[in-house]
Amino acid sequence: MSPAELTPGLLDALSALVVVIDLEGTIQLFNKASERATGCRLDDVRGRILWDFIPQHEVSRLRVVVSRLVANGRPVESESHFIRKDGSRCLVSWTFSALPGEQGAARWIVGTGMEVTDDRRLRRRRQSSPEGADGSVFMSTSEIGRVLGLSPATVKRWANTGLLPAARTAGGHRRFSVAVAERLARQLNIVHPSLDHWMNVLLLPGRPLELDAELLAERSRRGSWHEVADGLDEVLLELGNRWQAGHLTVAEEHIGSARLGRALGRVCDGFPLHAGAPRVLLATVEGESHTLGLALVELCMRAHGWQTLWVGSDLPTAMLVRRIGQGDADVLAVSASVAREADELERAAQQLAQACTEARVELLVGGRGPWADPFPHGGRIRDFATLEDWIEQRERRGG
Ligand code: B12
Repeated sequence: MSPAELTPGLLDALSALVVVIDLEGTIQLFNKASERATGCRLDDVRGRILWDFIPQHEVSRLRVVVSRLVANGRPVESESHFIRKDGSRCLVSWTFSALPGEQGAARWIVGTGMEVTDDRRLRRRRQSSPEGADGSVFMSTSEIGRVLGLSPATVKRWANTGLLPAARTAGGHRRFSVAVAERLARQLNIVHPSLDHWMNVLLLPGRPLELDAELLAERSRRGSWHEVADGLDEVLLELGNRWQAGHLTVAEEHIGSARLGRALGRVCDGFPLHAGAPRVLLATVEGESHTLGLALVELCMRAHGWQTLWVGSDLPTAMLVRRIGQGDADVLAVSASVAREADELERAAQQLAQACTEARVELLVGGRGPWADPFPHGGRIRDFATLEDWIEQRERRGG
């Protein structure tokens, strides 16, 4: 199905905003409700990139949301501002869904939105926020940290010293206004390299150390390796999107991901090992050849001085079970990508969990694969900030 096949009359009768974009974000369709909310006519926006109408600091979050949708096909929700024709901003609560092209894979993205600017202003006034009614929304500690490239601990420290004014929710959690984040980002002159830049570095032939240098620079910009890992997840989604959109060849996708895997290995090998730190076996489930999630897990663990043993992909589950029985590991970390099926993961999880219980090894699974949810056999971790919390908790428990 293509955007032209959607019934324009019907879309224009809706009170919801409907925007259809292609995988690069080029606007194909913009219904009347969108025109009313933004003051932009279809002719003003058609053929332009949606991200041009979104405040710069919100673009990468929205792109990640859309990439996740393309990766797993499930509708996703997100809020973002839209810059109106007169330069003012409206806040829109979006649901993005994928529309398949002829091959059946996601080809178009349909955003259905409701303008929530006024609701938000009212709610904010009730919260008596530290920022006035400037149209901004609130972010959590981890969200503002991601935008500014600061670890949550630094955000909290800056909030305590008053450098970053924060409101508190009823539950005592800090909330920061986007306007504050924008101001501080300008003051600190924080510029994150664009995804285009990452693609160039990944595909630059013959100069592997430039990639290592970029990883180290990213570490100093973001302040921690787990935040680098979360950022690289976004880079990989972009690699996949560019391949899917025909901008990269299959060979380039392989070259870029292989170069990243090797660079991550080199960085990991530079970390000292801590005596007595946990020993971790790192493996993908049988049949899984996406190993980069696991490489990022290794990066986060090695940065803590943990001792990792890379089993990698292609080891049959039965052999991994035997290896666990050797009793020289404390943790087994297993990765599965979105390409896996739920029943194969459940079978592997049961076998691995039994071996882990017998050998007193802690089982940790991750990746976007359809692991049982909740996961009854051990820990299930979805992002690297949570992995970092898990690592720190385990270190506090000792061993
Ligand atoms: C890089 C890549 C490859 C590389 C992999 C190189 C390598 N050494 O890993 C190459 C080119 C080899 C490849 C091959 C294939 N790929 Co591929 N690939 C990708 C790509 C671009 C990125 C995947 C990736 O590494 N993601 C990053 C990791 C870091 O993400 P994650 O696994 O979801 O895990 C997340 C976390 O949970 C955490 N994590 C991961 N593991 C663990 C473990 C623990 C313990 C913890 C705590 C956390 C954790 O890390 C991630 C960050 O959040 C995606 C694009 C996309 N949109 O995802 C396609 C994609 C995953 N590939 C796809 C496919 C189909 C394939 C192939 C089957 C293609 C083919 N026809 O040959 C093959 C073979 C795969 C196989 N047998 O398993 C599809 C899957 C579609 C589907 N729904 O089934 C995708 C989505 C592309 C697409 N849009 O079609 N691929």
